[in-house]
Amino acid sequence: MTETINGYTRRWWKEAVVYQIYPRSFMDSNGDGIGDLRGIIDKVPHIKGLGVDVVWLSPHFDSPNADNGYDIRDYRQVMAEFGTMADFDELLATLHDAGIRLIVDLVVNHSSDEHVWFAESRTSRDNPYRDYYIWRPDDGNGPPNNWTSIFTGSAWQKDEATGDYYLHLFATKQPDLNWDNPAVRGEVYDLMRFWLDKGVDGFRMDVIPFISKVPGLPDLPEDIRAKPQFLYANGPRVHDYLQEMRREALEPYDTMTVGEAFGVTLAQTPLFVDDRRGELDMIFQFDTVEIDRGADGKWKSWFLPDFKAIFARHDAALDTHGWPTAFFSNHDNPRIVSRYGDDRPQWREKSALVMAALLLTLKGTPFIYQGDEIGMTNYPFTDIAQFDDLWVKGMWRQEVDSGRVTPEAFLANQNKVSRDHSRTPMQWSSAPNGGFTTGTPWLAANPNFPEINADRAAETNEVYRGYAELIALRHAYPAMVYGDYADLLPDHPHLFVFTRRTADESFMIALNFSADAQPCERLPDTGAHAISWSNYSASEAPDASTLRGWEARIYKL
Ligand code: TEU
Ligand code: CA
Repeated sequence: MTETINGYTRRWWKEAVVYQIYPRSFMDSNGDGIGDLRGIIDKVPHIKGLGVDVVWLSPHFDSPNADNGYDIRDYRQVMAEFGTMADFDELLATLHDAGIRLIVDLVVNHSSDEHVWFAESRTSRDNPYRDYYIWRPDDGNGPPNNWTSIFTGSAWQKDEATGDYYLHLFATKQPDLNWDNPAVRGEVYDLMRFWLDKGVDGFRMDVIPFISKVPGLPDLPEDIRAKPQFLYANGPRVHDYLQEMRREALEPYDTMTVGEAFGVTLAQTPLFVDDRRGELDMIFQFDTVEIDRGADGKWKSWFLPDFKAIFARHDAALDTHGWPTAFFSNHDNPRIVSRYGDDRPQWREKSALVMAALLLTLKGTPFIYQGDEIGMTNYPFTDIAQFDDLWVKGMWRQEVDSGRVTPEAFLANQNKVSRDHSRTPMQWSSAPNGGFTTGTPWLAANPNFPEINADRAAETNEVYRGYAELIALRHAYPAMVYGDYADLLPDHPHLFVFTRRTADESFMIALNFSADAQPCERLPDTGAHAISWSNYSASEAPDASTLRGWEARIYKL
């Protein structure tokens, strides 16, 4: 194995493809309507069949589920609804036997308010756990500053026992931990070692740039009140803490780490991922998933040249010491096909594969979210009662109950942006509830499960097979991983055509982001250059100068 390719040091996590599981919605094995670890074990063949290398498991820890597990009550226990520690150990062993690594979610900017640390902390000002969280006295003038929770409302909650306020940048049931307290950092490194000693292969780190707070907690300036993450992130000690974390917890193990970089600008990215700094391996940047959001956070239409510009910008922001990620969805975002593709029946499979071809040929470790590999779409919400997400409910109170937004306008926006689109149950078959559960699912299945499900994907639907083929192609050619990226048509409104090249290999990826045929002068002569992959069948002869509706082609030059 050569040490470097195209200037990059080879690492397994740069060459890996990751599959994200949201356990609550993946597979229910016991009919209680909630996905569980045994359900995942039963579906390992589905994951293995894709050819992915790593599974990222969203939180599986003991939690009262104010935010579906992103509020942890005990970092060393498995959520009872998901199973037991024995189930976890079996899942880990089953994945490892299948040649798949497992990373787990590290949610340590905040804990649950039901964590024993917080239960102690709130009891009195001199409790030994008081400084595990961020408390400020009530001076009689309301909350200590104007900070707002990401989930709406003040970021401060006045607490009965002492009359002081505690800080929660997310829900009131998610108090922020005080990372400036070395005891808190020691606890975190300890719990990380607990899971690493079990054999997990790394962590996805929830809102990790928020762990160091800006000194003095100054008010949010007017111009970023709609995007407070740019004040909450990047406190002065965040890099010290991440370097310490690597030394204290990660160094002895062969891990991969990916930080959710909410509030991190492109210019700040190298500070987190430059491999000479000893912090994180990778981060998730939010530009792609914010392409359709206005300054007020609401949905807006988007244009392909702006979307393409993101990848060129990202490529320029990192040198060979930093490694990017690629992702278009996760448990916080709507479905890929409905958002970037075309979810009308005649185009949804083709457009799902245009997005898959992009995801799996970009420079950067690709993350696939469960259900995208079978082309799942957004849920047709018609009523606030159909949602589960605490964020949607908080917004409804803030916007609709106050009379500022009509219910119709609210629902129209949520049908574009809601986090619940991606949290509906995985669609396995045409059985009731898409085969996810024999009971009543915690969140209703998308009514289109008879047409879109994994069984059909295995027989007729091309999406799952296409993902598997694209992953195999990425694994076969180093240029797909390490090759230089160049956009050939940055201004074209419908076509995305780019190359990936090393000294030895070159590929051209040609994607049509529209339902109409698009002439394209840049396509190579197929006599000389093979089409390595396409989302149109070989019998439908390709035109050398035109891409058909939602066509994707990969040429080996
Ligand atoms: O998300 C961070 C976060 O702020 C997102 O909710 C963000 O606002 C949204 O994706 C914008 O599109 C992480 C988790 O991924 C999320 O599920 C949790 O709710 C949140 O942290 C709190 O732990
Ligand atoms: Ca269950």
